[in-house]
Amino acid sequence: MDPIIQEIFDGIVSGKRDVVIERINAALDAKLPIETIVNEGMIAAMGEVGRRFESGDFFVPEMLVSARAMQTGMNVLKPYLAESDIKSAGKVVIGTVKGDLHDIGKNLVSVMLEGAGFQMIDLGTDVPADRFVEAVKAGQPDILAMSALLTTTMPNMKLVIQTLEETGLRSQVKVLVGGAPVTESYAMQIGADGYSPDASRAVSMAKKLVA
Ligand code: B1M
Repeated sequence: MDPIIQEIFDGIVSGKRDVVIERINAALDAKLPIETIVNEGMIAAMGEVGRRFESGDFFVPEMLVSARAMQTGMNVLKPYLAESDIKSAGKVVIGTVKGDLHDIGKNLVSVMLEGAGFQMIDLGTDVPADRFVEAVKAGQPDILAMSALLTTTMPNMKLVIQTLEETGLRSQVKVLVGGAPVTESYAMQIGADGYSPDASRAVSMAKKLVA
């Protein structure tokens, strides 16, 4: 691994925001590919944080400082992830489902979709079904995108789809789901239109859904 990528990885794991900003800028200056910075430096670091949490070496406060360092790094990269001169590819309402506060993956998906020309309406985290439905009614998006990181909150995606059906809005919007515990078969089982395991494939799936 390139030493700069290793330093970004270590900076995120140890939650050192200044190091993360400085090393990401160094990686950009060194013309390292953005995908390498994001995938090998940043997302891989959050995987390590998860492993340390599972093994009892990290607790919630450590996860939180790592998450903040990750968000800080993503803010540095945001302008580089966004391609310029792209016409609106469609409108997307995005959020993390009720009971779930994880937003790093959702934010990454949002930034990548924005970069691909989608107009984003981000409802944040812990979003109840009726708020998703209100946003569909008010915003008339092409896609409703939901993220869940906990096995206990995944069923809330199904609840949102059921609520869309009950309010007669289901046929107006495509539903895209994702998040670490979500699988393609789960997505199909709950009646979603699309699933993606990661942010870059979320872009290709979103384009497919609006085509
Ligand atoms: Co949480 N947490 N956490 N946590 N946390 C996990 C998810 C966990 C797997 C850790 C573990 O045990 N190994 C575990 C879940 C276990 C389970 O459900 N089976 C867990 C737990 C248990 C908890 C708490 C319950 C801990 C506690 O309090 N005892 C608690 C729950 C709080 C709540 O939500 N109600 C909790 C809290 C937190 C923090 C607040 C401390 C923090 C979140 C901060 C934040 O997001 N602002 C946190 C973190 C950081 C993690 C880990 C370490 C990292 C998550 C992350 O950001 N990954 C995580 C362990 C892990 O994932 N290895 C863990 C990086 C991110 C880029 O990946 O989000 O998967 P991810 O997104 C990917 C794809 O999934 C996909 O694209 C992204 C980019 O490629 N994707 C989509 C995501 N959304 C998508 C939507 C799409 C398409 C693709 O379409 C719409």
